[in-house]
Amino acid sequence: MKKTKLSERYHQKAKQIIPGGVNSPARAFLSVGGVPRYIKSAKGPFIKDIDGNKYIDYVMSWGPMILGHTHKNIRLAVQKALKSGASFGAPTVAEYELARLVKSIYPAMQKLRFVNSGTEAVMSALRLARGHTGRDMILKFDGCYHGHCDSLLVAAGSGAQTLGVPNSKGVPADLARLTLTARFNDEKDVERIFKCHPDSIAAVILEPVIGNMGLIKPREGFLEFLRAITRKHGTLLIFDEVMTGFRLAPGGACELYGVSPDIVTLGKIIGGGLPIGCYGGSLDIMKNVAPEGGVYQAGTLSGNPLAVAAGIAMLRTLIKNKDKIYPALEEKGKFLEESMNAIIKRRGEKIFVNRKGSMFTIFFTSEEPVCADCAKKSDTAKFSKFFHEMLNRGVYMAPSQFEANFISYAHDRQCLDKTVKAFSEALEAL
Ligand code: HOZ
Repeated sequence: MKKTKLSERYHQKAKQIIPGGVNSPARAFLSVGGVPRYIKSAKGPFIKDIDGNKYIDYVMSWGPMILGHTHKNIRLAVQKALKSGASFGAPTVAEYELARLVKSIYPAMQKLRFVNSGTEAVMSALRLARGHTGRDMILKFDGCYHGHCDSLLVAAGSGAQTLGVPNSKGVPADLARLTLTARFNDEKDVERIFKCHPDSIAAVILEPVIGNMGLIKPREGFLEFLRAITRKHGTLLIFDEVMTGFRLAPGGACELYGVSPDIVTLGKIIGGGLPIGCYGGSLDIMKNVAPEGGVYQAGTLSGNPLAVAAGIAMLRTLIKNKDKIYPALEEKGKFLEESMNAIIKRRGEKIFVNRKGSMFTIFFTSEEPVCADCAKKSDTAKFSKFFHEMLNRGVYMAPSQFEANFISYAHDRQCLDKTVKAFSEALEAL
């Protein structure tokens, strides 16, 4: 067992003044039990907590640390930017540079706007889709999580799913009524909904590869189907690539699957882990955004110089080394998947390792989950025990069955071997 005295002490104190002691429910360990680790520092593939424990990290700040924690290029860029000022509330050349970098990789974004988080990006994208089409309805997928904006806290994944509040209190019923939900990977369900509302849906939004219900992949042809049906009905297609952008490929799922949505949203990844997000689309759609058009959206910290500096360093490093980094991420993911599968097979366990590139989830079910209902069949009690067995062996995985794990470029063979050994021992101990 790891020492957790200090984390426990601070968690008790934090709970007195912060709801649940945490600033985001997904990190509260509620579904797995035990005390959330209070993190002191992180480097490469490792995090250290205030009790002195060191873990191989697969949360990686929920995705953005593709290069590993505290990467030198990003650290130096932020230090340099800070010397010139932390925030101006006025335009900078660096914002233009970052926009150019994102656009060079994401052709679907002919113009884009920086905001402060993935939630803000999605919230703004929805307003834009409604403003552009003059329609109010939104179609999302059961289990997809797009941040905590009102319209999308309906049948949501991530912490909302874990805590059993996929439909949050406080969301006006009149607004929730405008959010329709379909089963992921179910073309008939989507067709049925369009049949009922042929001319009223402003946008279909999805995580093209779901990370917030555990990892769920789109079936072959599903994204193409969505592209075609949205075009037919004059509905915009929004890819929420907050987790997958610059991770599955430089151009995320858009590049990997060759499907071009109308609007893309990105988050923490384009700031190397600092608070940032962006949404973008064609010139015709983006001309609606204020001050050019009538869809209002603003923010003092939007395009913050520190986040932008980190983002430029991150994207330049990724783009410059893409021929090395992306095949390596795939290799690392494949190694973990194959090694775990060999152990699962040998032991005859009902476990499914679902992986796409450097994202994966270990489901305690024998079949590949293809939708939220399938994912919910996983044995979450067993997952919780497994999670703690891994943690005790120094491997920090996402503290919920309904989240994805992330491998970074810094996870070397030694880390991966240790993870596989811990996995084998953890199953033995269950
Ligand atoms: N929504 C994030 C996971 N899908 C968790 C955010 C956090 O707790 O930091």
